[in-house]
Amino acid sequence: MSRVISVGPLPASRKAYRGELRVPVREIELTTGQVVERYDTSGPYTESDFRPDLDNGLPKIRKAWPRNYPTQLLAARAGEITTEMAYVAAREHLPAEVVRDEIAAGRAVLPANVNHPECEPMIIGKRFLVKVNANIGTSAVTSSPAEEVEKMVWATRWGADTVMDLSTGPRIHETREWILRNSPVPIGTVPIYQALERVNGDPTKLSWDVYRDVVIEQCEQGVDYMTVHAGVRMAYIPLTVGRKTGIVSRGGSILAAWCLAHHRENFLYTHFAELCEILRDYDVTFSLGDGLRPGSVYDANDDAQLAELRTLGELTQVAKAHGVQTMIEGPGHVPMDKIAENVKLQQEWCDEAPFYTLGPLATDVAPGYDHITSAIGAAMIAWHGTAMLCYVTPKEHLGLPDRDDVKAGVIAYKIAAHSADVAKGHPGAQDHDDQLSDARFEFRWADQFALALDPETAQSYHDETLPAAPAKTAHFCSMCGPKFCSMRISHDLRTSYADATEPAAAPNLALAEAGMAAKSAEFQAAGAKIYLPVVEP
Ligand code: IRN
Ligand code: FE2
Repeated sequence: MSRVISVGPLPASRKAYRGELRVPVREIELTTGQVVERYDTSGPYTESDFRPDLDNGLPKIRKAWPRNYPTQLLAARAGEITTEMAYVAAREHLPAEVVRDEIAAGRAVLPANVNHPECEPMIIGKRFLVKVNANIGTSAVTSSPAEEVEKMVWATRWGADTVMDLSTGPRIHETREWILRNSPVPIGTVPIYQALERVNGDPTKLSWDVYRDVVIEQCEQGVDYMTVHAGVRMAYIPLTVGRKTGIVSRGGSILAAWCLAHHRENFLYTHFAELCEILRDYDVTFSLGDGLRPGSVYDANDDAQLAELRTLGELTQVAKAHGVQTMIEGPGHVPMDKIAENVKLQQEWCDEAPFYTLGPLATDVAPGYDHITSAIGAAMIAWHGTAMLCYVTPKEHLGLPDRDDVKAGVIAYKIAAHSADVAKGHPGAQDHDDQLSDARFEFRWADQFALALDPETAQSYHDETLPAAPAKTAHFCSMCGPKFCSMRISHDLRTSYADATEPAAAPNLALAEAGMAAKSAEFQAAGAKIYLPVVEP
């Protein structure tokens, strides 16, 4: 069994912990001597000397933290700022009162099962940074528990804020145990998948009793949030008949099959109050599933989808009355012009509970590139107020994602989430862009790489053509070459402005010309070897 786990700091970075609560940050040291700080999801794995011990798991940081109320929601309503709330406030650079009030109002959730003490608390809500979830998990035909732990570590290394273990197949319990004990981020699951395994894959054999036992087992293990497709009511199933792509949710289709076979109302709907009581005991957060989400842009915002969403609103009230934290899952496949309406209706009908969407894919035409089709929709929906984005990998619709797909998916979604943070004016979000732009304009290549969401890819693309050390300070790259670099020409123009006596004087072209000639001479003098393949010793 492979036990290779990705450890160690990212380029030019070091792990640091702030304050008594030891809130994690990533420090990036720039070549200017400036040190910038980033939100860090990667857990101890990015410490410089961390040695993972998969059998014993991560340190149990929350073990000694007090629990005066069953859930974060009940604590917040009572006016208490829990240790978890203080921790996320420090992480997000916001007052702890804001965290508490957003949770109390049900506008944010802090998924942290009492049995997941290894978890570094985080918050999901529209007032906070947009979060990204990465799905992993074994299937009947591929991968082992240790490989899934590596995928979890790998996803969080690139910025996944939560991970969902969607394992099916024979080793579900064991895989989840490994993931939970080694995960610094909240873990989500879809319990109906394991329930289906219990009844040997026959959805008609499912029952509330089977499901309840699975939920309790997962609560005991420490799962932080659970997708529950309780809104797939029997009466809505006929609404999917005229669809182009029917029911595309795995959980949704399992429950629809059960409802039709028994001609009964969904047992998750009829037993919802009991389910609330179980989740409350462990402070597990509901992620009310969108079992009837559209699976094509043609089906977007149709009656089936919206009927389910109204029911999710009704269930949100029930969950909240039980003191259980709740977020709402959303689509799917939605064309750009129908995205805003999704957020508007969800916020209206579900009492502003955090929205958690799967993309959406803005178009159906690019299998193999659905991390891109969906990141376009994800950026838009996050800008409108979605709190967490469930990533989609390039393998979506085609196969189980491997490690490279996981990274491609996480990076695509970090781009979407961050773009929304910038557009929403989240405090400090644009600092990252500004730091990178400064590095780019000042030809601090090493800093540009270090500040990139994916430093390794940025550097390797650059080095494909200009691998030599002098190229790391050169005032151009191979895209334009020395003569056509717009940034360098602007620098020279700036110099010429500064040299002119009148501040508003027209560009001194003679000076600029001289400056360019001087730069050109500099490169010539350096042997202009920079374009030749250089063999490093
Ligand atoms: C997120 C929003 N809508 C769906 N999701 C995720 O999709 C959900 O949390 C789970 O990780 C995944 C598969 O869900 P279905 O297909 O069982 O609904
Ligand atoms: Fe799809």
